Amino acid sequence: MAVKTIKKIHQETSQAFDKQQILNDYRTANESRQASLLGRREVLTGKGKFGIFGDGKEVAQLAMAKVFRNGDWRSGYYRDQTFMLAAGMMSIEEIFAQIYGDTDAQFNPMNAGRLMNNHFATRSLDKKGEWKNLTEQKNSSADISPTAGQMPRLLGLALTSKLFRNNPELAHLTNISKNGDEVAFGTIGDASTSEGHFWETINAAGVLQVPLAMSVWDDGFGISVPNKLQTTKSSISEVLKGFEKTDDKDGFIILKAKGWDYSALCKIYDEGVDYCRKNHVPVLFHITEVTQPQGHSTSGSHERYKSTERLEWEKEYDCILQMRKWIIDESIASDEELNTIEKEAVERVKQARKTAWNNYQKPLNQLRDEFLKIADVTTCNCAKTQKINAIKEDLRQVADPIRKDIMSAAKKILRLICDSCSNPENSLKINVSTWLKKELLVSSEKFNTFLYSNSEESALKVVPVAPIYTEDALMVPGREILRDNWDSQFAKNDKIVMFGEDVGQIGGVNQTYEGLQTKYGENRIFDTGIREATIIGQGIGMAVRGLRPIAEIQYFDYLLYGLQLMSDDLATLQYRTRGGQKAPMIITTRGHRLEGIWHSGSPLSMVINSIRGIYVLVPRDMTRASGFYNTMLQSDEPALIIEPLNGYRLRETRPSNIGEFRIPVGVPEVIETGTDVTLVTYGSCVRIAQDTVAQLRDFKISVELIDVQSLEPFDIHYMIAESLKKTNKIVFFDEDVPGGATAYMMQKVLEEQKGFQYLDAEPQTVTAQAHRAAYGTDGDYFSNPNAEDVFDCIYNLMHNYNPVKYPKIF
Ligand SMILES: Cc1ncc(C[n+]2csc(CCOP(=O)(O)OP(=O)(O)O)c2C)c(N)n1
Ligand SMILES: [Mg+2]
Repeated sequence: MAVKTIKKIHQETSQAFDKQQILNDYRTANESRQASLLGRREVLTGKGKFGIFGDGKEVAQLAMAKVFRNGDWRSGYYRDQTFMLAAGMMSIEEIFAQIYGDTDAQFNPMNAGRLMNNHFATRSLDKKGEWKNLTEQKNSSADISPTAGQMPRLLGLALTSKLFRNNPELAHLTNISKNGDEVAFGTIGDASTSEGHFWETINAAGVLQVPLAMSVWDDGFGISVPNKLQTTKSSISEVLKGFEKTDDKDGFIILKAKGWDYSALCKIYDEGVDYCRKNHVPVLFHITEVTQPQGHSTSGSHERYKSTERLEWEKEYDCILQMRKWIIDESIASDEELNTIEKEAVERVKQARKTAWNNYQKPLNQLRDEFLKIADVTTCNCAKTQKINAIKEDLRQVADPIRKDIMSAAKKILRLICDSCSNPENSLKINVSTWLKKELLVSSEKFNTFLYSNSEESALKVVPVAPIYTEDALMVPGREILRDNWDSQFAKNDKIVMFGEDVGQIGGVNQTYEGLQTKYGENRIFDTGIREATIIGQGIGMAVRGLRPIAEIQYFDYLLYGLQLMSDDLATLQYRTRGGQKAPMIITTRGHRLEGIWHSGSPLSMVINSIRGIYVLVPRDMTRASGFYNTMLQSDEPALIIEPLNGYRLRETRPSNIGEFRIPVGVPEVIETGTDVTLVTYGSCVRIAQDTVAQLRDFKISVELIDVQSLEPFDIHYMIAESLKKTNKIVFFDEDVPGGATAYMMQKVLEEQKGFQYLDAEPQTVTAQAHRAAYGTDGDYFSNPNAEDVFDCIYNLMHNYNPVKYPKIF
């Protein structure tokens, strides 16, 4: 049925490319190939550190580029250089700028030297970090290296179009979509389809029926491992047959063509994408007989694992060679015309290489010259002058200096400059150190910026609004505060879309979204399959296009399924594009303390250490949780917000400004003031700590209890160090493993906030056991820290400090 439908559509839209178009394509293919050949040489001669290229995959990508329109999105991998060139999203100069790692975003706009070459991205944001009109440009979401990691995000890119098509209330957001007409194009290698992410995405796309066009570049290998060890029946299209659309059941359109067959490729892309765009049916293009003339990458050679026959076949079926034959056979152009194009391609690429190299190398040479001039020791005659001159000479001799060479020489020279070199007329030490400080700042700007948003919408710039409590304020279950807060946010902001397991129809496992689907409809709040990786990816893709997705992971313990994408994709997005893209999504989950190994988790160190770039907020109750949602929705940054899952039924005073109050990130709250010990904790542990504080009060120990609230960012005003100045003793308490988030907090307070100088006693941590929590109340009591454990820790600390006043209990 699928193929029949496609044939019918083809008759209506049949395209015939004119000679000029074909020859333009042939030129692009040749330029791309030359860039691969020359690019590899640049790496092998030391001008780049690593190289991976798109040779052998040129012709199919020409066909794909023909049907890629403004507003469309790509989520692909490192082989797509021809597509990027043919679609006009990248220049040949940029290919080389990426190989060199040029940090100038003017020359290397995709990643400004932060990623290996051939990791593509377009810029969605202007210089101020604000959204451009994404329907007026062709878009590529930012590549990552983990194979198939681009798939979950692809789902969200496609689903956004679907929501726009289905929800007329979004029609005014014309910078994001026009009637949902945009197709999300995915690319993946044959071997990477072995990854779970691929299957999860395919299944979800089939269920959701989204405009997703997936291309598999099948070159028979994943580095050295052949198809037969990767894929059942050695054919991805064959095993996917069960997903195929039939007369009465939704599914995928599956189309196949050979990677060297230009006319067949143009035909299937034209028909397939047109059908996908019009009908929102996902399409899979299985592109077979693709080659890899230079092997996988600059590390290693394919002669080691490909047979002689395979290598011979790859030569004969090189897609550009076959395209050439076809042009001649079809009498489209003559041998001479093609020879000319080929020669011009060689020259064009050589020129592009030269330009890119000059762009990259000139400022570095200038920087070296500038430094050598500043470090002028000719006026000095001290014993170390010789050593200084030797370092300078070495630096002068470096053929193509990089910043490391220059900075390293500057630091070594600065150590050697003596006072006699730095007489009043020639303050060499000051000059060199001033220069060094300035250039270290420049380096930091080049390599260490944009982990978080620099825009006016940075979460740190959101103005806080306190919850207001009227005299007649009611005490209500915490879940009602969340529900009403969401209601208010949904009403105010139609970019908000929420999804997860059991989120839609039943309103969440804890009824925190009760009634919202009925009120706002299935396009705003909906159920998903049990598929945490693509729940996260779906959110990333939607946020990259400018929506405000709230992705729910049902329990914190199951975040691990999606953590890889949070870490590799979401957390690195602003950084790896140097502020070119952002994904302001919120991941909401519930954690801390329930039952047994997989429902009790509080593995905060697993999170905070793997997702820097995403805020991590750990509210102690639902008012605080709501306040954090409101803050983050006002900002343009991603956050993980963990609700304390034993707090949904506990009553909280209902603020009168639901939906309006905003809790600042990075600001702890002092819950109890005290003078003897500072107790630092967060989330559900706050209530346990309050119990302990009351117990300790009976023993004349005064505790200052601080709720951190926000682990990332952490106490930006150094409030905890202030408390420590008063108490001189500190205990960090949570339910993570020993050495987990308590160690993180300790490092922040003792090292970053310089709290060590106020300590009169050993700093302490109270944590869970290293194993996960056992079942039942006793299992919990002996696995997780409890009020008695915290009591014992603080009491013993006081005993060691003053044994007479606090005699040993046991
Ligand atoms: C998760 C992950 N595992 C391993 C790698 C190392 N690696 C990079 S590319 C590659 C092979 C991919 O083969 P395929 O998907 O067929 O793409 P091709 O390079 O052949 O186009 C591997 C194993 C990686 N980048 N990510
Ligand atoms: Mg492959």
